[in-house]
Amino acid sequence: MKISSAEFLKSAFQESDWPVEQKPEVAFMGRSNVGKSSVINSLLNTRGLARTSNTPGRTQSLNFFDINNSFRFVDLPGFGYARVPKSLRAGWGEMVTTYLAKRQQLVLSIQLVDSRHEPTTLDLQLHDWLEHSAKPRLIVATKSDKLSNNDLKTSLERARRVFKAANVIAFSAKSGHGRNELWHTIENALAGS
Ligand SMILES: Nc1nc2c(ncn2[C@@H]2O[C@H](COP(=O)(O)OP(=O)(O)OP(=O)(O)O)[C@@H](O)[C@H]2O)c(=O)[nH]1
Ligand SMILES: [Mg+2]
Repeated sequence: MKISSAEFLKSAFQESDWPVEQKPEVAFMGRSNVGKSSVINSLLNTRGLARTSNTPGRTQSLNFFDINNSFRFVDLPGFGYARVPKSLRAGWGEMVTTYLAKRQQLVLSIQLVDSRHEPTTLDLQLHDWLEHSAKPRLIVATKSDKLSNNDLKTSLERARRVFKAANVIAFSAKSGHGRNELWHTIENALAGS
């Protein structure tokens, strides 16, 4: 994908804030700190477009990015961070599930899981939820640079088994590993939209 433009469009806290114009959207989701914003920045060759931080739970809204004036990335808030107040945690579920259930132009849901860790109950719940929504989805195992080749292989096998996924893409925002493969899948989803 040639990126001619990539810009932050808006943060949305409720449905009425979602961009109105009909453009296909690719959404990135997963638990706090898994690397959602980093994956987006890596794909777009930018550093600070999607805000990353060492403080989990930083992204609390749906963040829309316009790419090439033709499609959007959506950075969803991370889940499962205990220090986020209860009211916000409830809000997370509602905000994200409303978006996933209602958004007609969502062409691909990318679920990120940390390649270093066993999938959590929340990872599995999100996966089940996406499975029931019956829309195109993909599992990406993040921070692959933190594992040896052997451990990464084991981790990918586990993810394929646990999520019953034919394909799991390993990704590193640090090294760019998996970047071309992920773009390829995104391009296919956009082409089919
Ligand atoms: N080594 C390594 N570190 C990474 C990678 N991706 C993200 N990180 C680090 O992990 C931390 C969290 O990354 P973010 O991209 O902010 O994670 P997030 O999922 O957007 O987090 P929230 O918005 O809080 O839900 C940051 O310190 C990143 O630098 C990666 O591929 N390799
Ligand atoms: Mg983030």
